[in-house]
Amino acid sequence: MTLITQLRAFALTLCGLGIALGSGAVQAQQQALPPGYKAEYKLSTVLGSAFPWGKGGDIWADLVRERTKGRINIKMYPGTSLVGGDQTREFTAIRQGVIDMAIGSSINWSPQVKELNLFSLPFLIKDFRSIDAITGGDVGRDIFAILDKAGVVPLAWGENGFRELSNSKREIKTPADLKGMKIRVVGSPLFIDMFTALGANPVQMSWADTQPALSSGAVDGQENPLTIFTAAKLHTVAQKHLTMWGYMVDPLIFVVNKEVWNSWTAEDREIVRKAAVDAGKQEIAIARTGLVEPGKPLLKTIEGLGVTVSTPSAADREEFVKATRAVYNKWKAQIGAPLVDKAEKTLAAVK
Ligand code: X2X
Repeated sequence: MTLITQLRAFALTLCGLGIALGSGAVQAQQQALPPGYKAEYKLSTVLGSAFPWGKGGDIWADLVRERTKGRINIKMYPGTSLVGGDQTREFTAIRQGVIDMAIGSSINWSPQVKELNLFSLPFLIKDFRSIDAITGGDVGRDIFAILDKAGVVPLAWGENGFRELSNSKREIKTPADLKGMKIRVVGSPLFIDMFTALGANPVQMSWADTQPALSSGAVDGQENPLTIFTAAKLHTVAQKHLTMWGYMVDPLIFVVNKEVWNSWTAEDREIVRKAAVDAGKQEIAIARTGLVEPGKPLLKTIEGLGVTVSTPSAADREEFVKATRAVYNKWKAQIGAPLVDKAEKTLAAVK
């Protein structure tokens, strides 16, 4: 072999080695996930990125991806699509591992976790300071302990928002105005009780079915936070009247399936928990935008869409409270009086 041939062979060997090393590095990168980690974690939400709820999901996923350097890769599935859009089946699916993680509404999970009905008690939690005192205090910790026992890992609070009443028919100021009106409600028995007590005709359906039902006139009205009213453009499906009655607020809860949680390193669990807390705070701020600034600019925006916005007087609001008192008492017993007593005490201390 001449020197040149020898050198060429040597160079080729080096080159081959380089290629081998190169592809090895790519493989190593693809296999960099710690043992037991999945390539993708499925995050369930009802609403997507156009809504504060879905924005919260995006924020959580981004923070986790960044802070774990891609070890934990979350993909959001809005529309509760992992359970065929059936919101009330979401909690069971998380527990069973069909869903890895979720940001869910207290209402949608209340059929499985009865204590979550606390947030739906009519006219219990009346403003943002009150909901913050509940979620940020003893009651919030109790609820997390209950969720943990129910088989999921709760990490942080978010917010869907105060659910205000809209309809296509007339201005609603007192329960008498609601009489006989067909109102879409979520899949929770408490809502059927509440709207029946108010003289309305409640119809249970998922969020996915709601807009078509409003559009066709199959139902006259619905109740949801105002950020949903605007992002879903409910004024275009005949919702011309809005009543700011502040009768309940549904918080969102960030959770992870237990098996998934246990498959992560302690370091990664802490990252996911902290990211949920950070995302929850940001999501709550987004959900309250336009409602906490002086003059509540979101109401002006909605009026600008041709919607009548009415706020019942204190006396009229009291009519709603009275009409739903029996429902409150019935559900207080179902939730467990000690927990509701604790919440009532907490709220009485809120200035
Ligand atoms: O279905 C609703 O009304 C919604 C989107 O607010 C919930 O998931 C509770």
